Amino acid sequence: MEKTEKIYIAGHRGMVGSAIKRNLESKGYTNLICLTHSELDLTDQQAVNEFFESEKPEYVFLAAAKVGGILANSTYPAEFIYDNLMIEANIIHAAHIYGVKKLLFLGSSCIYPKFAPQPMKEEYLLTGELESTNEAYAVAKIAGIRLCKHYNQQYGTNFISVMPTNLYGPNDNFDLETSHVMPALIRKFHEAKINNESKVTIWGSGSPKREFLHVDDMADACIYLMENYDYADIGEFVNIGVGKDLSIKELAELIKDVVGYEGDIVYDSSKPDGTPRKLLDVSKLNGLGWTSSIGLKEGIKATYRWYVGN
Ligand code: GFB
Repeated sequence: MEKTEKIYIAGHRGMVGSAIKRNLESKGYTNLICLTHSELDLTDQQAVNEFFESEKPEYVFLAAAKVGGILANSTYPAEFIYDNLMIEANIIHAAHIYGVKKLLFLGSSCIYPKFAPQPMKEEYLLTGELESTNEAYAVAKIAGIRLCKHYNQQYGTNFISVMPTNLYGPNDNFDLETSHVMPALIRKFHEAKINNESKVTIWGSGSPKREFLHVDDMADACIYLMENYDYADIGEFVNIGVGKDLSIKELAELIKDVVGYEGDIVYDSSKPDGTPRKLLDVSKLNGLGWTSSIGLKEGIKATYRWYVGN
């Protein structure tokens, strides 16, 4: 990727796309194309084709997606599967038709079977039943990986895929109904602190384990792979994570400490736990020469500062 080549970031206003944009700009990439949803509806095939035909991007970061936490995924499964399938299919197909040199597709660690052995290696894909709370999203993301693979196989394209673990950081969604656990807990503890509330309610049992990667690390890994590796080197996809997890209970204690809240934590067992554990095996990524650098507590502190400031 040359600094002046044309790079399209799909989803540049989202948490991941905005982090990729910041990172590319800081590295001196000058020819970035970013369009808002009202300028280009990525579920509209004709509009996507017209955009690729007129702009002819040379590189594509496919970070546009309909995303959400456990409740949003289980409440709106039709939207999660339809929007994500359409966005991926339209962009990947147009990237092939209009000769994109390399594309990076972002998947998710929920593509793995619910009871996959831990930590989860890339080869565990499609070896068992998916977790029901996010099956629609997972099926769409699996389709995206296979779109890239089969276009590479049939057309000789260079479309690579990455599977990030649970991400957090600036520009995350902090809505309590639709967000992921990290932004939800930052907001809950902050509001409980400023309103002097005696308790904060955590969904589920607190026992599920999750791995968290700061989005600036995620962006750094994506750009590192785009700059240095092709599909022929990476294969079908590579996990992106830190290789360490913790329970939701431990996460809640950590966020409570960072925010400086002194009340109690209670658990609402009427809310779903989701998959019991979701830890990525990152040895393939480490072998490609990349490791995460932002520690969890440091990342939470930075995200909390961002939340309070925004
Ligand atoms: O982050 P999260 O919504 O999604 O929830 P998943 C992780 C865990 O945190 C679950 C618990 O066990 C939740 O019950 N939790 C506790 C909370 N309190 C809260 C809260 O206030 N809000 C939320 N949201 N959770 C998602 C998938 O799964 O992970 C997506 O639904 C995607 O498809 C994403 O793959 C990375 O980690 O369970």
